[in-house]
Amino acid sequence: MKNILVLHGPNLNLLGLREPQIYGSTTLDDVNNHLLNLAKQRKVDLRIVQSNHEGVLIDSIHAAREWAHGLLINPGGLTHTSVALRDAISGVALPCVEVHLSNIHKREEFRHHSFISGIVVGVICGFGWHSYTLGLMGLLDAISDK
Ligand code: CA2
Repeated sequence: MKNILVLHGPNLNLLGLREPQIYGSTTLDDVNNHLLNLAKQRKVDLRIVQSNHEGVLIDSIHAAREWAHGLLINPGGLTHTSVALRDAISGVALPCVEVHLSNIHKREEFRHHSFISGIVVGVICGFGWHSYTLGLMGLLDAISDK
């Protein structure tokens, strides 16, 4: 049985409740249910954490070293700002996939750069909640290839 940590970064708790023109009407609970359904089919265990605090996300990543086989993360706005989050992910050396609901390359210039992309297995963006399920499939393939 594989164990995966799913991390949702700052403000993703607002998903479906605000700015539906950018992020759609799917809520974070909907996203998590899609992931849990896929995880059940693929016989993997998910632990899901959403936090608006960088340190909580980093602590969760450190703790995952003890139990997880991989990380699936939407770092939210920290994507474009956080060296500390990048260092935490590369520090635990677990396979990681970065996902985004929106196509960050089609948006404002400041969203085009990710501090995370350079240290992950792969990145999926622009497919709404499907980015997460596609990302989980990619992560599981990467883990099973090891
Ligand atoms: O497209 C994505 O998934 C993002 O990671 C979402 C972040 C944004 O800063 C990244 O550039 C791209 C924002 C997450 C906040 O989500 C909200 C959802 C509804 C209302 C307000 C914020």
